[in-house]
Amino acid sequence: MPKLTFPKNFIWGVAASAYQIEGAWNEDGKGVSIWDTFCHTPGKIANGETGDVAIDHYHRYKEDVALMAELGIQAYRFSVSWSRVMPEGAGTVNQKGLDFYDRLVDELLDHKIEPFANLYHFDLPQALQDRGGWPERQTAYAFADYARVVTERLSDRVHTIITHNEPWVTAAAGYFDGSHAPGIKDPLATFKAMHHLLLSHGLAAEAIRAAAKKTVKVGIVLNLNPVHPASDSRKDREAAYRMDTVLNRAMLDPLLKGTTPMQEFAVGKMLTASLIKPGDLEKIRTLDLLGVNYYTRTVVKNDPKFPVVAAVQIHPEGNEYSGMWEIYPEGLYELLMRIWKEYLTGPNPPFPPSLEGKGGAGGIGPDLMITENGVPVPDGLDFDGRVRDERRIRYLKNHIAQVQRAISDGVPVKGYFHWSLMDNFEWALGYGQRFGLVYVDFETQKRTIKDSGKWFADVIRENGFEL
Ligand code: GCO
Repeated sequence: MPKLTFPKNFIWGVAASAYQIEGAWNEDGKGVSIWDTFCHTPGKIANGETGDVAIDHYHRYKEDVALMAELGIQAYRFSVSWSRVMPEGAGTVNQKGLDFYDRLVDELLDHKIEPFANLYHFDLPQALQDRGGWPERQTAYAFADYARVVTERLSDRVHTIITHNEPWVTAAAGYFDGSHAPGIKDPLATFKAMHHLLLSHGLAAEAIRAAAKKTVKVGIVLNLNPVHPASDSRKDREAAYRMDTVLNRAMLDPLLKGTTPMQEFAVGKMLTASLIKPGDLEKIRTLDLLGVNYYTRTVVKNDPKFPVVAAVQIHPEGNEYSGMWEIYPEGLYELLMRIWKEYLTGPNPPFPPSLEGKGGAGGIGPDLMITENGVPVPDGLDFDGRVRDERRIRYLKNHIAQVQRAISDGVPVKGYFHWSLMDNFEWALGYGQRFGLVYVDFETQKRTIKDSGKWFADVIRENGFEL
């Protein structure tokens, strides 16, 4: 059996997000976020479930960090809850909220686990939503101020600060199809949100670098899917192009090329002049770390009925699926090669160096990492208390092998973070989808390491695995 190995300093991590694991939704002065509001609105979440308690990580973080240490995890990407730190989104800072992340960071460092702090993972303070949320430019400035506050507290110990997790999902699920908080369905608002999320990245990057006590890498995490046409017909190929533009290029072009493909859409064209102010695109193009979240590909066919993209997703017959998506490991290789060739090398103008040498990229473009990859498996405890999640192990082998293939072909991928450490609250799907390497009994909060967790621990120890 061939053995796959990884570069010497390759980082093996896990990821999670505040609302999905913390619970303690109204403790120690935390304000209300749009996810609190959304979950407390009947009919929004499967089975009426909420993240009020989630997996109680707020109180059990020591046990959870110990679990990471037991698995040999080298880095942990967590998100900071904005409304815990600034209950109204702006103005007053809640020291008790910051104290929690302080304790978490110390606990991680005590266990030699590198903290990657993520400032935003879908949970806008409700007070800012009440003033319009991401479609309002003001929200981007509020975000930069929040970034400053967190940086002042954590940057003596945290060396990577990620502004946004999946800003595309924040905009599309929050303001286009309404499946996520705040549950709005408005294409114009979606385009506005997308631009302000990107702008907020640029403003926050500036604020972080100005406030950082030591060198901090500023990152962003994007959900990216290769888009394939359902057939070879010209119409389907054009549909795939449009979907790729909205799904991938809408984020990659501004962040890495300093351009926007927005005018390619009627609603974007209508907006661009008033929305994108002079200087915005220069501000957005600043990055020391590009994180890629990969789960699946998107196959589309032409469909004029569908707003904006005139394309609809289809699910090809005969392929393998999970509880949420098609399983398509080759897509990860395809994606990494594309980012490398189209965005990080090639004819692009040189990447602007980070301010005053703070930040890692120094003009040669950002580091590249897989910041999420994983699969929901309907697993449970067997008679002997073990969780035999063979399917997840297979998924991981096949996907991590594609990362290795990209590395062999010259793409300098620096790390792989599995989603997620533990089973948790899967947004609108509630507790119905389990993504963890660690099984959580949602009644008792008991944690049990799954077979996949043991497998991943071996991979980390060996810095590779047998296919
Ligand atoms: C993200 C993701 C996670 C999900 C995971 C599985 O934005 O990072 O949405 O929060 O839980 O992708 O769907």
